[in-house]
Amino acid sequence: MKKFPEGFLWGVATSSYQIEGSPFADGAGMSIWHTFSHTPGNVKNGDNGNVACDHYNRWREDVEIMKKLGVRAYRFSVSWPRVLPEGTGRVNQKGLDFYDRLVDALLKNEIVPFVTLYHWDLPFELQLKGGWANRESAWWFGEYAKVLFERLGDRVKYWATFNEPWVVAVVGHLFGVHAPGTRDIYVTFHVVHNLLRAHAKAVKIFRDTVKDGKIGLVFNNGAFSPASEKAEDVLAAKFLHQFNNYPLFLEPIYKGNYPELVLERLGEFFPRDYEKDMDEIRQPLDFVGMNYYAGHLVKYDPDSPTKVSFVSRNIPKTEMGWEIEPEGLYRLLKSLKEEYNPSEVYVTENGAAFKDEVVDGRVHDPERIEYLKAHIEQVWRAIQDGIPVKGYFVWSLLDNFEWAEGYTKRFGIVYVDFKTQKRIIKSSGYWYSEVVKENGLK
Ligand code: IFM
Repeated sequence: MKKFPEGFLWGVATSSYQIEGSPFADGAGMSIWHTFSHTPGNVKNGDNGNVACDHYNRWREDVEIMKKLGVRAYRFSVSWPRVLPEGTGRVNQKGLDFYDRLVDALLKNEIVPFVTLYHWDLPFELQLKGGWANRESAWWFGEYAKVLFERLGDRVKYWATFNEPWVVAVVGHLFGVHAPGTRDIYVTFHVVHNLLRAHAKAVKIFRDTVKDGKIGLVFNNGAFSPASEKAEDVLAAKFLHQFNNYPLFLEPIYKGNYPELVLERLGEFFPRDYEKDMDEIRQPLDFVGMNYYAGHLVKYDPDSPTKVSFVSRNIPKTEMGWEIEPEGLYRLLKSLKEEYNPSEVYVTENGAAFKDEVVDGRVHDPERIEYLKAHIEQVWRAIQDGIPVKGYFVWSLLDNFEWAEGYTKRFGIVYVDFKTQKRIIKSSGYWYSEVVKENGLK
C-alpha cells in the first residue's frame, strides 16, 4: 500500500467558464471567453459556454456528487465579470452570493474550498481597455481580489491568483488560440509581466485581509526531455523548461529576474524597463500549484524562431494527442524543490481526456484509471523523497468546455450528457473515491 501523509488534500478541479453556463445570470457582465467563443472559427463546432455543465443552476447536485465521491477539497474559479460586471467599480452582490452559497455548501459537507481568482474569463469591458496588456490591469486585479478576500476570506483559506499565466499570455496573445485571440509577441511579454505585477498586488492585499490563509500561483508544466545528449538538444529542453514551466514566473518571484535563457532569446519583447517592478513582484508565496499532463521530446532546430522543435514519440497518448509520461511529474516536482524549494506544493491539476461512452447507463474508463494511478504513484514517490506535496486535484470533476476544443474532449471523472445534463460517475470516479478513502494506492 502506498499511503499518503495524514491530512493529504485529495481534490477535484474545475473552472468557471468551463462549467457554469448562464453567462449573464443575475446581472453578470460579459467575459472575453464569451466574445471569443461566439466569434466564428475560434472554437470547434462553434461551441461556447452558454450552458456548459449548467453548474450555475446545478451546483447543489455537483456538491452532492463530490460528497458521494468523498473528496476532501474542491478547486474552482470565480468568474470576475459575475462579481464586477464592468471589471472594476460596481460590485454585483448576486454574483458574489453564488460563490458564497457554494463555499458554505462545501464547508457543510467537509469539502475544503480552494479558490482560483483568475481562470481566463476576463471582463470584456477590461479587454476594451487593453486587457492584460494595460499596466493598469494590476490595479484592476487587486480591486477584484480584495472584493473576494473580504467576502470569502473568513471561510476560504486556500487561494490561487492565476491559473496557468503562461497559457494566458502565450496561447491567448501569441498563438491567438485562446481569448482574446491576439497574435503579437510584444503584447505577449507585456502580459507576462503584468500578470506577475497583478499577482503581486493581490498577494499584498491578501496579507492585509486574510490573516490565516495561504496564497499561491498555479502553473502549467510539461516534462521536456532532450532528443539526444548533444549539448544543443539539452539546451533546447532547458530553454523550454525555463520558458513554458514554472521558472518563467518563479524566477522573478524568488530571484528578481526572468530566467536566463528566456532573456537571452526573448528579452527584447519584454517591457523596456521591466526591472523597476521586480522588487514589488518578489512577494513570498505560501505554495506553488503544479499542473501536469504530458511529456515532450525536444531538439535544437535552427529554423525555429526559438531554436527548438518537438519530436513526436511512439508512446501512448490521450485524446488530446498528449504523450503520457507519468515520471515527468516526479521530475518536475523534484526540480521545483531543487530550484526554488517552496514550502508547500499542490498538484493542482492532473488528468486525461479519453473517448468515453455510455454503455448500459455506465461509463467504463480504464485508460483514465491507469493514467491517474501512474501519476499518483509519482506524487507518492516525490513525497518519499521529502518533496512537500500537500494535495492532488484531478482535472476534472466534470466533462466540460475544453476551450478551443469545445465539448469534443472529455476530462471528467464524472460524465456529463450535454443534451440532458445528466451526470454519471465514471469508473475512474469510483476508483478515485477509493484512493481518497484509503488515503493511498493499493
Ligand atoms: O481544461 C484545461 C484547464 O482549464 C487548464 N489546464 C489544462 C486543462 C486541460 O487542457
